[in-house]
Amino acid sequence: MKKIVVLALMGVCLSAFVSPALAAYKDEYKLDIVPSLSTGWGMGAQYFADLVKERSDGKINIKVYPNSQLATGKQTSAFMLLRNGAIDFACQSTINYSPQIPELNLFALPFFMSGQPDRYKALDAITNGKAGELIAKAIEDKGGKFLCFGENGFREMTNSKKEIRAPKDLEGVKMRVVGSPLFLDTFKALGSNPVAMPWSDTIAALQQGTIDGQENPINTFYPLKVHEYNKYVTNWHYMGDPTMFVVNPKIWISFSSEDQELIAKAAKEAAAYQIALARIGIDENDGGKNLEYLKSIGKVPDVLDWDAELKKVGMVVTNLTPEETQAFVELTKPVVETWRKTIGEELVKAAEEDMAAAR
Ligand code: X2X
Repeated sequence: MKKIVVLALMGVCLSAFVSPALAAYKDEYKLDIVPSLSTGWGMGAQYFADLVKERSDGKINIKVYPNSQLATGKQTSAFMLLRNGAIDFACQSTINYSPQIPELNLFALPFFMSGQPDRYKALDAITNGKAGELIAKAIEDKGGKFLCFGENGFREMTNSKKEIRAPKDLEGVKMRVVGSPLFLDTFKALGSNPVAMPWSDTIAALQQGTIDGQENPINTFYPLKVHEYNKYVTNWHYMGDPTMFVVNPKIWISFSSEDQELIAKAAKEAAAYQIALARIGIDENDGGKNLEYLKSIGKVPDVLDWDAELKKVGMVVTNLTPEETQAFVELTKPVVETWRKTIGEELVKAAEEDMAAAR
């Protein structure tokens, strides 16, 4: 009996000395993404998994699960699953975590970034600035370990009915939007008829004609051949959607500090790849730097001019003039005013200062 007690005590003492870093690693870590692997978002997430596997000599095996499989399609509840450990890693859109982390609505404020002289500079100023720090903190406070921002992209809209040059053209067009309240507010303010729906149901709904259109970054909708159902695309860049590389905090502390460093570095590199993919052939002011970067990692994509590509596959491409854009800006101003409060004045002001400093 005494022996057993002594042995049990030894066990307790020993386990106290075994740091969590020495806990056994899982055979597979599940990483959640919303779209398919063929999108820039998916390619960036896969690159992250590949880098981690290679650099850890196969010890850390991250598997990317596309099409919101891990969240059974419920993309706007996926943060709960990351927090409770059903999902280990994610490369997620700020939009999908915004119902649980209201600060993330910042990026979806209509024309907040694209109202600046250079929308990509504005986005970078926020993600790399004081506002980005506040957002990272908000994510961590809610129970996600934040690694870095990547990019889904600036969102454009497509539909099957007509060319959209003015808000009145949206009348009677059934637009699919993400199930996040700010999107419903924005599209209602513009006089459209928005329908909230998971991305995983959207292509079938376009095909069946239960919706007429959708809004997403080109590099997210083109690989799914949205042009087969939607003839019209309007480039209005009304909001830019970063992705976030995040980890469940318990999983994070189970890694040794060397492995944490390896993972964080791989996430930064994968994010840089995802950002370059989201911008190449779209950002008219990039001075060739996205192509240069993609060449340097040996990953130049096929399409280097998106307007030309979309025309080639039969779309009518509409680029709004500043005056035309202004009509959309005016109608969505009340939405911005309302949502500033939900997001938090301190954060919105920090973002405005970050953008002003980068101009
Ligand atoms: O649902 C969408 O539109 C998508 C794929 O862009 C997001 O997950 C936010």
